[in-house]
Amino acid sequence: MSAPITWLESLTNTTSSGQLLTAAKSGDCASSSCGSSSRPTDMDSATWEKVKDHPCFSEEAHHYFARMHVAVAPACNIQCNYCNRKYDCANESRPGVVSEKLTPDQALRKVIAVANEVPQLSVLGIAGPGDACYDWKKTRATFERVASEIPDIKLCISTNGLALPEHVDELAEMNISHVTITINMVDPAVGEKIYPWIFYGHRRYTGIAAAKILHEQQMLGLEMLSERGILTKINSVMIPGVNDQHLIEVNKWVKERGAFLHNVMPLISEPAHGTWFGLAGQRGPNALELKAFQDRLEGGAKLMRHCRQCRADAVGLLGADRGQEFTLDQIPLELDYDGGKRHAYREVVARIRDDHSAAKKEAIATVASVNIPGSLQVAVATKGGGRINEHFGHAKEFQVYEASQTGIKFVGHRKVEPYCHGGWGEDATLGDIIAALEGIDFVLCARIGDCPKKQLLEAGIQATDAFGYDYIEAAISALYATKHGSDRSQLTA
Ligand code: CLF
Ligand code: SF4
Repeated sequence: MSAPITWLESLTNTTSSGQLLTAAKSGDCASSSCGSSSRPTDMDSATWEKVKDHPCFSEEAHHYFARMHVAVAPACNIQCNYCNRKYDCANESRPGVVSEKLTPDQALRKVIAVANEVPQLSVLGIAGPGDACYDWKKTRATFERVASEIPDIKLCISTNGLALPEHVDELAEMNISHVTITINMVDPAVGEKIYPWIFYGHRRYTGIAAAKILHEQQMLGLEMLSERGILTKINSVMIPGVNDQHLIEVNKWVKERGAFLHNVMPLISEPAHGTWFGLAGQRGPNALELKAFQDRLEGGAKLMRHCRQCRADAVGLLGADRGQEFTLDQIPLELDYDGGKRHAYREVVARIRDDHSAAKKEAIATVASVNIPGSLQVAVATKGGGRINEHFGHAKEFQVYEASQTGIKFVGHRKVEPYCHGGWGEDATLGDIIAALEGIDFVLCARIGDCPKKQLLEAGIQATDAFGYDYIEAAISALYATKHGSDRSQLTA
């Protein structure tokens, strides 16, 4: 058993002497998935079964499970002012961006290659690079081929909604369990500023007429999915001065129509992307503006805050794209599916999640017991598994948590260029990282050198590796209690 445990250990990021691996080896069921104690208390067990290994539909699941997209659907039936599918960059992460388009057969090869090598893989999504419902034949053929080879993979689709109603029954028949609709407006007067045209019923529409049809189709599609018990997530692009305040109304409408999650994402807009908004100088919201707006929406439709605005060919854990390892030229022409790694990983994760969940509950209780108002913003370097297990210099993003008397919650992420290049830190990069960490009180990571720690401190951000490899929430609760205690200097010493 020693060899498999070694690779599982690295994947699940437990320490070499961790209790959890002992439990995994012994097959002790005391804290296994049978108990499913990791289910949130505000979710029924049927819904939990649907989301517990979907990294987008469950924030908790995104620490453990990965999705992949196959870019089989290039055609689109609308134009969004934030989209230009011609622009590609392998390092670019935003919807509509893709390095190579695939046929359904090529997509199947790629899914098998990834499933054989990425044990965290749980979901296959089709998110374009155009519209998966409009380019339906290829979407359908891909899902059918993959489902017959890998029956336990979840199928997920993302659409602008215009062609959605005509495919809802097929989606249900094909067991497509999760659907995302991008809804940026419920008022065509707002929609007119986002969509210059749509193509519907063999005709092209512009202006208010286009936005009105799109809106009606989106609402109809959402209602039809809810009636059939298919989980829906609504993605909304927050465009300051265009639809930002209006998204409060969108949140109400989609909640009333049964949406499971509402994901408000920042507009990504640069002139180099060649989009209408990019060329017009339309800016996107910064991290603090996005968080403040999401906070205003609390109490409405449940929010997703961990979206990474994926490419249409993304592979891996959210925020850690491995797509470049699985380009077609690297995949053998003949390939059989081998589910060994995925199944072994799931067994170990079932145990780890329950342990993580217990640690999280204890941490939240600790935070709630500190009877002092105020919150702490903590940025965490992690490679997954719910632990602080990434070096400061290697981090490509920091996950941001907020601790307050109401608990500890994930509130977003900040993308950065890694500080460390070939073993040396880059001062210029550190300046950018400090800017990206605006508003953060603490940084938690597995290792950090004295030099970046000092410069972070000069910028008012305390950083420590004292909690390296601990569970994120356990470390944050210790910090929170100490912040309101007398001595926090020992944590950053
Ligand atoms: Fe892909 Fe979208 Fe399915 Fe997830 S992504 S089709 S629901 S499997 Fe996820 Fe990526 Fe955000 Fe989308 S992080 S952009 S929400
Ligand atoms: Fe681009 Fe998607 Fe909008 Fe089509 S629906 S224009 S692919 S962002």
